[in-house]
Amino acid sequence: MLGSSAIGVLRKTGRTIRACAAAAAALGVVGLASCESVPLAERAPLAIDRSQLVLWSDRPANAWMTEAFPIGNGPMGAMLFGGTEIERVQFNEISLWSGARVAVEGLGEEGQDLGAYQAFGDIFIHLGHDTAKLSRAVHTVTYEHEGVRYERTAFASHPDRVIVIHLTASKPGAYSGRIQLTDMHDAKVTAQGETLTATGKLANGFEYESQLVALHQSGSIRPVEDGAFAANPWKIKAPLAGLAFERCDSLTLIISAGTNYIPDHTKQWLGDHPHVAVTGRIQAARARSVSDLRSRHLADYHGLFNRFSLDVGASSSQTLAMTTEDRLKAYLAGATDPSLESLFCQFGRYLLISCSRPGSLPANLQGVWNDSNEPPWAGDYHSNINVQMNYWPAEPANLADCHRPFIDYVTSIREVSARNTRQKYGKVRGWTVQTMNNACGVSFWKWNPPGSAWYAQHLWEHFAFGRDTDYLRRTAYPVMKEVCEFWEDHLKRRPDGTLVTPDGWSPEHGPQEEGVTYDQMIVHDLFTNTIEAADILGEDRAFRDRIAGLRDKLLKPKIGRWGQLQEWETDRDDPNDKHRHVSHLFGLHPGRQITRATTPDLAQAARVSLTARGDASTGWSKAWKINFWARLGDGERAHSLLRSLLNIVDETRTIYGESGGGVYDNLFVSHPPFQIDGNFGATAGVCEMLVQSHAGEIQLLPALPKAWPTGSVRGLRARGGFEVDLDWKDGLLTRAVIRSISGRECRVVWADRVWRVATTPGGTFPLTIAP
Ligand code: FUC
Repeated sequence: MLGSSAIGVLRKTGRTIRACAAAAAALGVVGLASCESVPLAERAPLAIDRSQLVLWSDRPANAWMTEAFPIGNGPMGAMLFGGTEIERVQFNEISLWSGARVAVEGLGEEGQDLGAYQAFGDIFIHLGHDTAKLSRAVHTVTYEHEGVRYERTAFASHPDRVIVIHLTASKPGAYSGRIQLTDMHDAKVTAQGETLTATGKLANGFEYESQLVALHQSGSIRPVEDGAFAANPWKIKAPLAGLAFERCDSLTLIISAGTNYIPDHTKQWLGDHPHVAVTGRIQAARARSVSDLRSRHLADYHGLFNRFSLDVGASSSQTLAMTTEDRLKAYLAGATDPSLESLFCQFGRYLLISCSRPGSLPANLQGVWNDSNEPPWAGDYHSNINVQMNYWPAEPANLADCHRPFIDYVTSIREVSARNTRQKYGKVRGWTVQTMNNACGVSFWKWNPPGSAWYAQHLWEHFAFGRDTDYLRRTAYPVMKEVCEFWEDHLKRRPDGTLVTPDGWSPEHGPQEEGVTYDQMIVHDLFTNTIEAADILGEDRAFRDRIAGLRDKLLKPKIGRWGQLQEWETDRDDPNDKHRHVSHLFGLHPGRQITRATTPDLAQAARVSLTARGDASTGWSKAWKINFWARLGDGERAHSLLRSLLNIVDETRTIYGESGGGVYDNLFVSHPPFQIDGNFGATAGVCEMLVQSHAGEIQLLPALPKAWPTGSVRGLRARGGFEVDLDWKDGLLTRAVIRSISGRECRVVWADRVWRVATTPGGTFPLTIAP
């Protein structure tokens, strides 16, 4: 079992405190408060309990994309390198966007200035410790240098909205060096007292600021402006201003950053200068002790992370003794490593908690992490699969709160998108989007007519899992309804009454024409969800019936000449087509138009299409295929796709096609390059293998692979307002508990067993498994 019980063993047996620190820092399983009180010198040498949820390495990172480790608190993210000569901490804030804030009327598909998600800056801590003996777990770095043991921990706190880096050593006065704060847009950096500040303004009017305060025990810190320590291995220009520290026992760096972005188009997305807010956060955080900051962070983090645990089998002690990189290499060579698979699933949850919290923008193509002002595909909100895939795990993996930034983003762009949509499609109600989108709803490149309907699916799913009728009425339904209105106005009626989506495009290949399966299926899904929503709310009868009438007339999915599910109305699918997008299977996943029980022929056709498409592709494409095979009930294929995604790669150039997407040493999914949707899609895929709830019932272990004969899951959410705990042994269910949030009745299915469970809100309902 993952989670607190395993860590509890670690504590009881007195294995190293630092092991506890590393594990907790990695994926936050246990509080660190107790670790704080133990003097460093009394601690045992680093011996990470590697059965825990830890990413670790025995050398510093050289490369940002493939080797550095991420932390984040929602709006802010950072990548930690773990250097001893120089520590580099590259940081971001999710609202720093270049490009237009307001679309210019009359421009074509590629006319707008989309801009790009920007890198914020770096912190360099020059330490001058030249050592190779290092252990680096996410957040924790330990090493020895000239007989002194050094330790560095870092965390990004959501409650305090700061990043904290804490450096301690086994000998007093061991820290002397230099701290630099750099800015990726040449802002002026100033040093005053113990504080570094970078304040700047982008050409589009976005103002931003980052601040770093360095607190110290003993020794001294003073501002300097001398250009010393100008060099670093990444050739990043360091400002003249810095903080010089000498003979300190310990250091605590507190970092905060922000912009004047606000999610309000009526104010052109511009709010107050961030100086006051950033200063306030720094001041509030510096008034607390590190252990207080850390326990507040962990209480918040555990509140989310510990809602879900997963055990799909233990890995061998030899495997567990390896660094993450070596483990991945052994796995690629064929080793079995079930705890690496559960770690990968949980890592997706860790990333979502770290980059998507209520109150800030949603996760973009790289979550929040980005070291470039020209990231691949602008680090945008890509509407034809990618931003949606980011949010697939949010509901089932029990992180519904982390879904909120996406829902709020969709809400924030409605009006500007409606204006843009009318320019394109004339007098229509509702709205939709193009493929590439920035933080301000400025859209770019190909129109993606069903994009808004796919977004609306997320607003519905948040309700379907949580059953908050008030949210459905106020937030989700108005969006679903106006997107339906777009299709009411935009669908084309053929002489025989069939309704087709005009001028569509199956992303990102084939002709532009009407009746494309991708469009038809997403509109079908939108109408289905909206009809259910109206029924639940008991409102809007006439509208609901009209939409139901339209849905009945939609062009239906077709089976083609080689038994495949047709991607287009014309039977032109090429059995040798290996394209990464598998958009015509939307109805299988994430939609529910195709299920094994209700549409077995279409499910079989989907299987034929999927088999022809093959497995080798980009990272996110493999992740989607895990979900498809899980929905088809094929645990072996789902697991082999998971294995093929967990394939260690080092390619960082952009490659499409059969490039062999995989993971880097740091478990970031590689498209290539790094693109975070694959991480999130894989987490969702593992959930789909264990529990499905899209077809009006809760299916237990619908796609359990032989590789996971014995295991357990806790806190997996199901539609209808339920949480599911399962244990299985030798492939057979041994324990199942339904926890009811909604108090509704549910039908539960495992193999040929069926249970009808009448529940009460807050109640726990164990199923009787014995026949
Ligand atoms: C879509 C995909 C690409 C890439 C990009 C961000 O356009 O076709 O593979 O993932 O989004």
